[in-house]
Amino acid sequence: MTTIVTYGTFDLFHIGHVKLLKRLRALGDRLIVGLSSDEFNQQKGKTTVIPFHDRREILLACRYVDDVFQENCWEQKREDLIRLDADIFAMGDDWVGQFDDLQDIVKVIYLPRTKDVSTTELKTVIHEI
Ligand code: C2G
Repeated sequence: MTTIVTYGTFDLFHIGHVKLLKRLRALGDRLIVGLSSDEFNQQKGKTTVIPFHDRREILLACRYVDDVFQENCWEQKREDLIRLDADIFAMGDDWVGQFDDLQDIVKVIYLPRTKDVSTTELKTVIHEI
């Protein structure tokens, strides 16, 4: 059983998120997502449009996601990955190198982001409508 873990906000769920989760799920048998809480997003300097519980339900409705847990801080990853017995930790490549310190416990990979779509861009478009 190959377990992949990733983290994110997944606000205004879009095709970039879907394509990442699809690629991640194809790497193994189980994909688990650490979903940023609304409070943690404030720390990240982001204001979420969709509240945590709705973002969680949307992710669980995605065919590529097997489970979701809450991400409350930057520092919880090592403990999460051990608890979940993760084999792979993966993020989009806007994070390349940021989590290489976890390579002693998991395989760390960064996949190319999907171009021309982001939550930030969607927020801008929505404001212009
Ligand atoms: N992503 C992508 N392509 C896009 C947009 C996002 O592949 N066009 C990926 C990002 O690289 C990330 C994941 O989708 O791996 C989730 O993106 P965000 O919701 O923006 O998450 P982020 O704010 O990067 O939070 O501790 C890690 C953080 O929680 C990551």
